[in-house]
Amino acid sequence: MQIKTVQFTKSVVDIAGLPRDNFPHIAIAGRSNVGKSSLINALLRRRSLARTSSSPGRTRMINFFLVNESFYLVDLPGYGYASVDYETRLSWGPLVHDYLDSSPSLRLVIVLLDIRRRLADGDRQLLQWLTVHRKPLALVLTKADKFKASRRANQVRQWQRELAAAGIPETPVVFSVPKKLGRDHLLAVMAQALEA
Ligand SMILES: Nc1nc2c(ncn2[C@@H]2O[C@H](COP(=O)(O)OP(=O)(O)O)[C@@H](O)[C@H]2O)c(=O)[nH]1
Ligand SMILES: [Mg+2]
Repeated sequence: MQIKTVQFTKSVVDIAGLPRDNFPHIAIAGRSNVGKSSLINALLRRRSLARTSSSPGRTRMINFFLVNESFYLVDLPGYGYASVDYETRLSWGPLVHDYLDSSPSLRLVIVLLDIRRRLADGDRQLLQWLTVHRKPLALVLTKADKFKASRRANQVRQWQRELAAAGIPETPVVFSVPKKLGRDHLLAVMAQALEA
């Protein structure tokens, strides 16, 4: 897939604000700080289209980017950020859930996992919910440059074992923004989901 045009369309705080046209959606989900905004910028080759920020307060909305005037790339709010207050944290889950539950145009949910970490409760809950509701799903291991190649391969195998044990037998795409790893592979996965 070639990225020809990208337009930021809108940010929404509740599902009443979702775009009303019929373009298919590909959503990007994952914990706060896992690298969602960086991955969107790398995929779309736009330096700071999706705001990359260490401040989680700015990322509580769902952001819609219309790509090639043919599908939406959807930047979902992160979950599980320990330093936000409890009420704020609770208020994120329902928006993501309502969106995933109610969007008939959803073609793929790309779940990001930090290659250095293990499966967190929020990841597990999201992946199980997606599996039970038969939502098409792709996995990405982010920040792969944090390991040298040999160590990286071990880490990928460990993730596959952990995911298989959790009932998610998907092979993750290994991604790194600075090393430019995974972009073509992930774009191909997206193109396939849009054709299906
Ligand atoms: N080394 C490295 N750092 C990354 C990568 N992707 C994201 N980051 C960093 O991780 C932090 C969080 O990234 P961000 O995209 O804002 O995460 P988000 O909260 O999921 O949107 C930022 O400091 C990014 O620069 C990557 O591939 N490699
Ligand atoms: Mg972000």
